[in-house]
Amino acid sequence: MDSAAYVCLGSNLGDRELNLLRAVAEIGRIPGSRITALSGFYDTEPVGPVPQDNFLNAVLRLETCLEPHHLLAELQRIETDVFRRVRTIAQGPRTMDLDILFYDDMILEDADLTIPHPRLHERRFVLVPLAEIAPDHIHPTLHVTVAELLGNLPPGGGVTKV
Ligand code: PH2
Ligand code: MG
Ligand code: MG
Repeated sequence: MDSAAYVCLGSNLGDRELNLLRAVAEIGRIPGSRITALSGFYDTEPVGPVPQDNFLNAVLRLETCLEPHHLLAELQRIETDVFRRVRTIAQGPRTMDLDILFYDDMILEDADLTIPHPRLHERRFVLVPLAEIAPDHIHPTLHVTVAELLGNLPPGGGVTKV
């Protein structure tokens, strides 16, 4: 049986909307996989230590027969080959960032891949689009739903649907 993976897309370099649309199309071509839900696109203030331009973020659900590391390799291939992403500053500006948020209810802590994504529960730019398509998904280590995680965030803005 296929698994359900949730992937966050983010771009803050170049034509952000075109980049997200291109990424959705490329992800849809990953072998053994199909997109079964896509959130709206959100203009989001940058989070983290690096001052940079606003991001455009979205989340999609991918039904896939690929194991998590194989899926990660496909996503990194899209970042590198399609978007010519160059890894310079950590958490800095990028044409495309594709992060696995959940993979079924799997818990994984490998050197190159942590599932669930270690910071998803504190990031409004992830939780708002994720709650649009998976409000009832239960976080496998925090044991609360995505909607509850979003409701528990300190009040703040910086995430606007476009
Ligand atoms: N990604 C980061 C760092 N900060 N901020 C927003 N709003 N959206 C992102 O996708 C994002 C970020 C590093 O992956
Ligand atoms: Mg990221
Ligand atoms: Mg990433």
